This record gives sequence, structure tokens and C-alpha cells, in this order.
Amino acid sequence: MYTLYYWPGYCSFATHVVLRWIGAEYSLNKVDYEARQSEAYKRDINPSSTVPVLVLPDGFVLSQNVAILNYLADTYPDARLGGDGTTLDRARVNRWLGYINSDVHKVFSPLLHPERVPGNAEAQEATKEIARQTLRRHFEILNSQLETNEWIAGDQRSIADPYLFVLVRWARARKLDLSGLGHLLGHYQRLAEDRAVIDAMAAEKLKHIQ
Ligand SMILES: N[C@@H](CCC(=O)N[C@@H](CS)C(=O)NCC(=O)O)C(=O)O
Repeated sequence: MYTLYYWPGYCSFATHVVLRWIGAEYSLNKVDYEARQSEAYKRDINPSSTVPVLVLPDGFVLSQNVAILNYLADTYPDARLGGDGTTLDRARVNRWLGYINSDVHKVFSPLLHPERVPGNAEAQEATKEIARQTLRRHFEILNSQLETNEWIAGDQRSIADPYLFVLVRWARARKLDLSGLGHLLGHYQRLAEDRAVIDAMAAEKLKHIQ
């Protein structure tokens, strides 16, 4: 039995969907901001106070989404969420997972947590506008990739797809300009109709954002 530490709609949602795709038994542990800042959480679960964290059946506590998602892909190879089994295909999956996790995700920070942006209102708005423009460029790249690929890393779904779903959902919630990015929005919609995504959203009490 796995235990997933999560917060609704955060990037932990990607792990949540993958747990369903592989058919693993798991329980959910919802941790709010206060709990994540506690000494106990930092000591026993994750010193960087973030989610996701996955506690493995043997009690090992694993943080960092890229590590968790690759661990699950390796543990359940039949689900083929880490590529077709070749080193090149795994690299292709990680090329997109790394891009989404490292280059795109953190650009959202000033939009997700405006209260953490330093400076006066004008400076804060300038920071948020730079984030919006940077995200637009990233989403254009992701849209181009999806023009010729049904899934972000190729013709087969992978651990990178639900992570992209999370980021597009954030973009929709913040009304970012995604006009003309039909392939990206098609991918988002396809995932929104996936049984595991629907069930994970229900479990986290999330609404679909068109
Ligand atoms: N590098 C970490 C980043 C995780 C991360 O930023 N998680 C966010 C949720 S999407 C978080 O827990 N933020 C807590 C906060 O900012 O208070 C990973 O990939 O797991």
C-alpha cells in the first residue's frame, strides 16, 4: 500500500493519476500549508515542505515528483508509462517530464502565490506579466510537440502527461492566453475524459476547468 501526501490540484495530482493508471493500492494524506511547514513534516516527510511525497509499501519516504513518477514507471513496467522499455524511449519521456517539471512548473509561482512576490503592486504585476509571457512561449512549444504526437512524449501516454494536465488546468484557472493552441487544449480535454483522471479529481474534490 502506498500513501500519497498531496494537496488538491497541486502537482501531486500527476502522481495521483499515475497511481490509478498502474492500478496500485494507495491511501491519500491531504496536507495543508501549516502541516507542510511543521517540524514533523520537514523531519519525517520532506525537508522542503512540498508535495508530492509517496511513502512506499516498505516505508521508504520518496519526494520529488520526477523521482516518484520514474519509480512508479519502473515498478509497473507493463503499464508502459516510462516508454517502450528502451533507454531512448525513457529518455524521450524524461525529456518532456524534465521540461514540464523544471522549466514550466516553477514559472507559475508568482501567479499561484502572488502574496510571495516582493515589491509594490506595480512591481508585482510586472513580475506576473513576465510569467504569463514566459508560460505562453512554453505552451506554444508543448502545443507544437502535440501537433504530431497524441501524447506529449510520443504515441503512447506516459508519466509526463498528467503533469502537463495539471499545468494546463492552472493556466485555465488563471485565464492565461492559450488561444490558437488547439493541440494542447485537445490533450487537456482528452485527459479530462480519462476515467482515472475523473476519479482522481473526484477524490480530491476538484472541478474540471474548461
Ligand atoms: N521539485 C519539487 C517541487 C514540488 C512543488 O513545488 N510542489 C508544490 C505543489 S505543486 C508545493 O508543494 N508547494 C508548496 C508551497 O509552495 O507552499 C517536485 O518536483 O516534487
